Formats: sequence, C-alpha cells, structure tokens
Amino acid sequence: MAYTCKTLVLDEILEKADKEIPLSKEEIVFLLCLSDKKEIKKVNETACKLRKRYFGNKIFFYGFVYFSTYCKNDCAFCFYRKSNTKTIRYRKKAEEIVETAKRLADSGVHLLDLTMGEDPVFFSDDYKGFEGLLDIIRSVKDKTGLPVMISPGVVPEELLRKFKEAGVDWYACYQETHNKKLYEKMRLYQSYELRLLRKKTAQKMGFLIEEGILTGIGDTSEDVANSFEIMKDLNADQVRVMSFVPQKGTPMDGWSTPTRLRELLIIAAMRLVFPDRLIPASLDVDGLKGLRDRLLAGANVVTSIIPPRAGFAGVSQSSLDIEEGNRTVNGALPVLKNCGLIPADKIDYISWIRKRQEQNRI
Ligand code: SAM
Ligand code: MD0
Ligand code: SF4
Repeated sequence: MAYTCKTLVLDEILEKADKEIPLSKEEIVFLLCLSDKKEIKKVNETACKLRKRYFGNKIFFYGFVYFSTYCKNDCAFCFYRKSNTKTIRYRKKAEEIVETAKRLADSGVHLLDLTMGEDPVFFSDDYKGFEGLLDIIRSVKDKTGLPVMISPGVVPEELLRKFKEAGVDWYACYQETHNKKLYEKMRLYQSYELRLLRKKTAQKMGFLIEEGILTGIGDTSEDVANSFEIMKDLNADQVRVMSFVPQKGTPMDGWSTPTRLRELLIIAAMRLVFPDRLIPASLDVDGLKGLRDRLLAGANVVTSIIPPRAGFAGVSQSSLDIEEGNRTVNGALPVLKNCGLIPADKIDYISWIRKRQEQNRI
C-alpha cells in the first residue's frame, strides 16, 4: 500500500506517542511530511518529553576512532570506497589507536567506537589481521575502562565471538536502508540478508546492537517508516539516521544533500517510536553547528567526537571541525547547556548498558 501525506490529527498522534501506544506506518509518514514550524515544534517537544522520561536531562558522548580507512567494498555513497582515488587512506598503528582512545577517555566520553573500512589486510588470509585488533581492544579496555563499540563491517561469527571475549559491548553495522532495491544500489555487491543476520547473531551472543539509515539516498517516507518497523523487530538498542553528504570521487558526488529538516523529523519520529533507546546526534554531518537542532529533536548521544592533532578522520565529513577542536566534549558542552541538558556520568552509561544487556537476556 502506498501512503500519502494525509491529513491526520497531529495532536492525536502526539498523545498516542506520549502514552507510548505504537504509531502506525501511516502516522509516521504523516509526521515525516510536516512542514509547519509550529507543528514541528510540537513534535520536538513530545520527543524531548519522552527522552526526559527515560534519560532525564543527561546526554552521552561517544569517541570515534576510525583506525583504518582501507576498504574492499565499493558503497556508492562512501568517500572510502575502494575505487575512490581521491580519498584519504591510512591504517593506524596499535600505539596510536590506544593513545587516541586514552585521550578521548580523559576528555570525558562514555564509549569508544572503534571503526574500520573492510580493510583487505584484516579480511584476507582467513581474517588473521584481526588478531592484532583483538590485542588493541584488550589494551583499550585496560587503559580506559570504557565500554567499546566495534564497527568492522560484516565479519564472520567466530570473529564476533572473539570480539565478545575481548570485552566488546556493542556491534554497529548499518543497513542504510531496508528497501532492498535501494540497498543494492548503495551497498554494491553486498548481501542485504547477511548484513541483517550478523546483527541478529551478535545480539544472540550478548552484544548490544546499533542499526542505522541514511536519508537523501532516494529513500521515501514509506521506506523510513518500514525501517522503523524492522528496527523494532530487530530490537536494536541504538538507532540512528544520518543525512547523506555527497563525496568527491564517488558516483554520488553530483547528488545534493537533503534538507536538514528531513533528518531532524526522522530523529524526532524515532524518539516517539523508540522512547527508551539511544539515538545519536552525529557531529559527522554538520559538525558542532548542527548539534543543537539534533538534541532539540530528541537525540541523546553525541557521536563522532574526534580529538584534534591525532590524524584521525570522520566519515561523511572527513575533516570538518576536527582540527578546530570543535568535535570534542568541551566543544559540545555549551550547546548542551543552552538546551538545558548536561553530560551523563560514566556510571549512568554503564548502568544503562548493563540494564539493557540484562533485558535482552530475558
Ligand atoms: N565499514 C563499516 C561499515 O560500512 O559498516 C564501518 C564504517 S562506518 C565508517 C560507515 C557509516 O558511515 C555508514 O554505515 C554510513 O551510515 C555512514 N556514511 C558513510 N558515507 C556517508 C556519507 N557520504 N554521508 C553520510 N553518511 C555516510
Ligand atoms: C558517527 N562517524 O557516529 C561516526 C560513524 C560508526 N559506528 C559511526 C558513522 O557519526
Ligand atoms: Fe567500506 Fe563501510 Fe565505506 Fe562501505 S561504508 S565503502 S563498507 S567503509
């Protein structure tokens, strides 16, 4: 069935969301079609009310450590796709990774997200390259005491088990879209089913999982509402949306980035549908200047914190705000304050993830 932007009654939808009654696909599509400022404000207010119910006024911070930008894949949207000759390639040494993780921990982040392209050096020779990474993870955990998320792409089950044994808490692997036709055009030559299955396998092993979508890649509001449904079935612990940012040297370079209203409405609708989950406000799309709007739409995790002068890149904005020191906890604090929010304590984050792990076991 095709949904259109029908006239439903906004107040009724928001009342339902406030009572945590599941919204229909049609209602989600309706929310995503809003354009009136007063109406959007109402949606944001309900989203923030729900965030407050579960998280008070506390916000979490994730340090981002993109330690290898080599990749064997050719995702159409990505700056680091293997055939892009205009990209920035590096593979960081163990000491640099651990040092950067320590700096991030000292700066007050709650979690470290260790991210890589599907680097052929790691993936070849029966995944032997990952042995060194397991040591790195152990030393990051040992030196920082922080929870760790791993974003390694699609990896075999046995390797996931080793990550778990090394103390990793989260597995992040975004589908980008749950419209299979669109997926095939974005994640070229990569199995949709396998990518989804890995998240389910990781969850069974006791990982918390993050699922995410990109908007502005040809997705419709119906696609987004469908994604919400799949994220719900998946019982993802963290759900995200990011606006597509065109990248030099890629087939999608000539595309435009969607209006930010789209991402902000998706964040707010996500909060209405997933009131108790973690929802990122990524600095990777618009840098620090985009943080306020994302927090006011109901996000509760500032992601893509990257320390200056360390030589690590971002993803959709490979360098924006990094050397200026704006992608830091200190850089974000005034924005939080201005929104009436405060950084959470370390213990708040640990308690949240332990509680979630417990709930997922039952
Ligand atoms: N290689 C692993 C993978 O793809 O799962 C981990 C890499 S993580 C750096 C890649 C994520 O960044 C993608 O899943 C996508 O959501 C986001 N991303 C990549 N290119 C982007 C772009 N041009 N605009 C917005 N987000 C982008
Ligand atoms: C972010 N640059 O949070 C990071 C990245 C990967 N797990 C996360 C997309 O924006
Ligand atoms: Fe590689 Fe990930 Fe970029 Fe795809 S999104 S090209 S898998 S780094």
